[in-house]
Amino acid sequence: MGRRALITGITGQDGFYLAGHLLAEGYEVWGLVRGQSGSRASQIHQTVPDVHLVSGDLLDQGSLISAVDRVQPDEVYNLGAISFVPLSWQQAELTAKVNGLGVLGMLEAVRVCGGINASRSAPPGQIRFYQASSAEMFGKVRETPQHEGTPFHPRSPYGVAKAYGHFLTQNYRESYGMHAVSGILFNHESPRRGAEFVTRKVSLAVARIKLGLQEKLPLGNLSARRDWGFAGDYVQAMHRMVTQDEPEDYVIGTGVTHSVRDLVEIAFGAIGLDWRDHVVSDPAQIRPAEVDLLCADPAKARELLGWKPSVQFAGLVQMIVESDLKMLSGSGTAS
Ligand code: NAP
Ligand code: G4F
Repeated sequence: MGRRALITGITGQDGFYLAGHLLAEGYEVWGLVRGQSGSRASQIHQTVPDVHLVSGDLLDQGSLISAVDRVQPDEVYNLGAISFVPLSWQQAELTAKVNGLGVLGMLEAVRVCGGINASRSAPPGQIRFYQASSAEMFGKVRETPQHEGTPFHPRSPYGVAKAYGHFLTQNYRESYGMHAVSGILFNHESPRRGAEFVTRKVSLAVARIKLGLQEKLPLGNLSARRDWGFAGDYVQAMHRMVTQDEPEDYVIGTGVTHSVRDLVEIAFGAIGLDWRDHVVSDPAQIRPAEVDLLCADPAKARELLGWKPSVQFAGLVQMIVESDLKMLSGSGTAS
């Protein structure tokens, strides 16, 4: 019998890649979907037809217990969140509830449905739990590169809520012997990245400019540096963490940092244009508090999980620009 996984955030970028990865590994995959309209369900069935769906919302504890009880998963991946950092200033309370208390809701659902282990050694049948923690927790970084022991100094309500979820996952592991792990993931992108994030905002604009549909690209802080990788690589790391004998937290990133300026240079360069002719400053995109520099030290993941990224930054930018060009010129599927 194959193993069974339940994924929250199945409609998101990582949910798509993780579902595909687990299906290819022979898993029965279930996704939690919220809302009463069938639009999210039909979207999933078009993109990953073999996924089963169960309804629930991270804001509704009862629905999470019902979902875990119904699916009886071997592994739970909590990817659901408000993931766009600027939104977390506008809707700080909602962000705290979904990204913070939502983790509590999932941990409780797993605990009451079979995550506890009194003997402290993972027995067969114990539900394993993955929490989508974030490099945004490092915030105003205390050291570079950032590793599992680097102290947190979150700079956004998003980062603060993620830190709560991170510590709570650790606490449930220590309190109840749960096989609960957090992946501290650095930025990861793909053609399925939301259009509001800087990589997709740039790749879509570059494609539109190439096709004569747009002239200028308004952006905020070009000096911010991120460690950008490919989402398809990062979901493999999530799976490896959950299937380790020992539940531990891992930093996942490439170890290479680039600025937003590097991003636009490569993206415009891919179509033979100079970014300086198109990028304009947009003060509205400047954040109340910025994370200036993120750069991962993924040594632990490399050593214990045997994980390393397969896509480098320039290849990643090329991938999403090409995908958006294809999509907008009508020869690709919408992502
Ligand atoms: P994403 O594309 O924005 O997807 C977010 C998912 O969360 C969507 O499926 C959304 O469902 C779901 N969601 C939002 N509110 C919910 C609620 N109240 N109840 C249930 N589900 C809810 O995010 P992603 O890029 O795949 O990221 C996955 C996770 O990793 C997130 O937790 C994010 O914070 C974290 N993370 C991401 C990165 C990155 O670079 N991508 C890095 C570090 C950590 P709807 O379709 O219903 O809105
Ligand atoms: O693409 P971003 O919006 O991603 P950000 O804020 O780093 O967050 C992402 O990565 C986190 C992990 O490190 C995740 F936890 C989180 O869920 C999300 O996936 O912004 C990247 C950088 C920022 O410094 C921002 O100020 O790009 C800068 N930027 C400059 N102009 C812009 C823009 N960002 C956006 N979204 N839009 C702009 O016009």
